[in-house]
Amino acid sequence: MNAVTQLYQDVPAPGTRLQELQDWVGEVAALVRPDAIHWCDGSDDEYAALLAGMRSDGILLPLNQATHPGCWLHRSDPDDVARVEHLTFVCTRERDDAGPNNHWMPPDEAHAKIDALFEGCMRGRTMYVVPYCMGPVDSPLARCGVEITDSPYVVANMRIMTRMGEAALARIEREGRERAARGERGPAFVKGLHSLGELDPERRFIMHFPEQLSIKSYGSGYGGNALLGKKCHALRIASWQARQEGWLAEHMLIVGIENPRGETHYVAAAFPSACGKTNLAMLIPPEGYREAGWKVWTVGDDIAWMHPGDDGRLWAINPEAGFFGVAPGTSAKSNPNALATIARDTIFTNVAVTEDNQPWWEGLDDRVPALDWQGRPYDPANGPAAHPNARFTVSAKQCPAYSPRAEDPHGVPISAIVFGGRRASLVPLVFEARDWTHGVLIGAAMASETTAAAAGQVGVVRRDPMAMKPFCGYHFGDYFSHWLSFDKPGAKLPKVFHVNWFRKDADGRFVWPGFGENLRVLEWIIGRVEGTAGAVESAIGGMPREGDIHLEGIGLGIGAARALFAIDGPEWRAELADIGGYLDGYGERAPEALKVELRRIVDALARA
Ligand code: GTP
Ligand code: SPV
Ligand code: MN
Repeated sequence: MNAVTQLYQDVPAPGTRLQELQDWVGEVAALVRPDAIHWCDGSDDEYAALLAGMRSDGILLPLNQATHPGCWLHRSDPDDVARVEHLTFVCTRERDDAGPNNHWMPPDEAHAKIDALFEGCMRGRTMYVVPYCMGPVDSPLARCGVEITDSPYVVANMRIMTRMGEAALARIEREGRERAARGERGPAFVKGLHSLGELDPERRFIMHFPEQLSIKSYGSGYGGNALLGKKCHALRIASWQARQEGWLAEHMLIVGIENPRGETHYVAAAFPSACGKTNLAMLIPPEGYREAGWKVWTVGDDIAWMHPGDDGRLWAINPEAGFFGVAPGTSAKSNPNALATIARDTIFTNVAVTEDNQPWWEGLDDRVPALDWQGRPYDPANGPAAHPNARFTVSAKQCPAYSPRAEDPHGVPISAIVFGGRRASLVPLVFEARDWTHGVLIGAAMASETTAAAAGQVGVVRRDPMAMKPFCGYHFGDYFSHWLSFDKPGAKLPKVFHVNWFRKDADGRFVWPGFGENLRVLEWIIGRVEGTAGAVESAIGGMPREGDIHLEGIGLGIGAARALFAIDGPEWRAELADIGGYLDGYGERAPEALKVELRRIVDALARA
């Protein structure tokens, strides 16, 4: 132990009696050399002090407190506004375990590279130790981690997005003691180290070490890069653990749909980033449905952890406690629940402001903003006023539709899994998998136009299996096999569907009204689950016949309705060929069952 490690370990820690945690905090402190160490307890006082500190440092700006009490604006570095997939690595011992779907570096090289950046990086700063729990603290399905960071913005966001503080630390200590008593090796919690560094895009890395249950992130303060409980832990590390332990960690919303008889079905849906998860999770039933007694309950908007239960069904929890949602496009018309949720106590990042200092973004209403997301006087010549990936961070408890089952330690049973993406053409509004294997193929073959949620080109169609391309912590071939493995005797698996809200007409307009009207599609999906709704078999899957989905009263012409369900033979043949080539890219590890299933569909299309 060197002198500095000794120094930090001699500091009477308000923190913990768990030696493993105490040692790790000491080691990190010796590397990054902070001026002070703060153990977060998650209390209201601590949160208030954090906000006050950020206000005086200019990290947070108060918004109009009369209209938006407790709301703050954060303007990020203009070069730090989205996830950086090209700088995100999965560092397994064997390259092949990370798969062609991930950037890879040998663990030793990755540690050396990023530790060199961490060296002394917290001089003059406070190092926060943030214990957190993903999932309700009393849930057997929840998992804990500790994030060390020098960003108070990250701490504040972690407090909203996770169960952060004392209760999480108590669980970590208990689990640590139990593991030690059982003589188990390996870490008792996920270790995440984060520093803003200089926010230099050239010195920015997000490294994952699934075998060590650890994460190191340097050089970005943006959500998915810096709130390590979210994508880094709850998806990349958790997907690795889930494969070993027989469950699924997925990029899915969870929503409860209550029919007029008072029965609730829970649906999990995987759409790529900025493709409609938050909106579907918070859907408000359209006119007619509301009066008839339909209700929609939000359980989660981004991540689902699903475990097979004793009854053979899949049971899901939302590991998060808040929403880190896309602001642009959110309006009283598109998502009134989101708007109500963010009316108070919300951190806004990279939105514009109006003359009277209210948060504003494209699609909110027809006011003209005063300042853009960089704080410049608004000038359309500079592009959108709000950054297209501007976000809000808010506690899930503020959502008017927050499900009473969302805090249930055992989760909710899933009746249907829905895959979807942004496809301007080709893909119909909805179709149904004939069985689990077909459903896994549909998920594995998903593709979507890229969005502003990740740095890089927007609007390019790319394959994004199960919306997990940026988030699966291991080889996609193994991931597809893992999905297939749930189909075993006694399993009562959800039915699987695919949707596309984003088909466009010749003039480039969305054909489907989307948002609340998506309930019409969910109604059919639930009808299929219950065995009450009709369908016809097509080459690509089950499709609603005319009249099976209620399309009346939303101004869809016959032509538009037909276009939404059209299957173009030659275009689909090309798509299936492309899917075949894509699966081949996963080599030996791509499961044979998916290739057989694909051939079945190619043959069915040839006969159609
Ligand atoms: P992440 O938080 O990045 O994972 O995104 P998300 O999947 O939660 O996407 P979100 O619901 O925030 O929607 C992203 C964008 O798509 C917003 O601008 C929405 O207004 C828009 N959107 C969502 N649902 C629909 C829909 O049904 N139709 C159309 N046309 N746009 C939609
Ligand atoms: C996404 O990009 O899918 C998000 C936002 O949900 S982030 O947490 O930044 O990944
Ligand atoms: Mn997401």
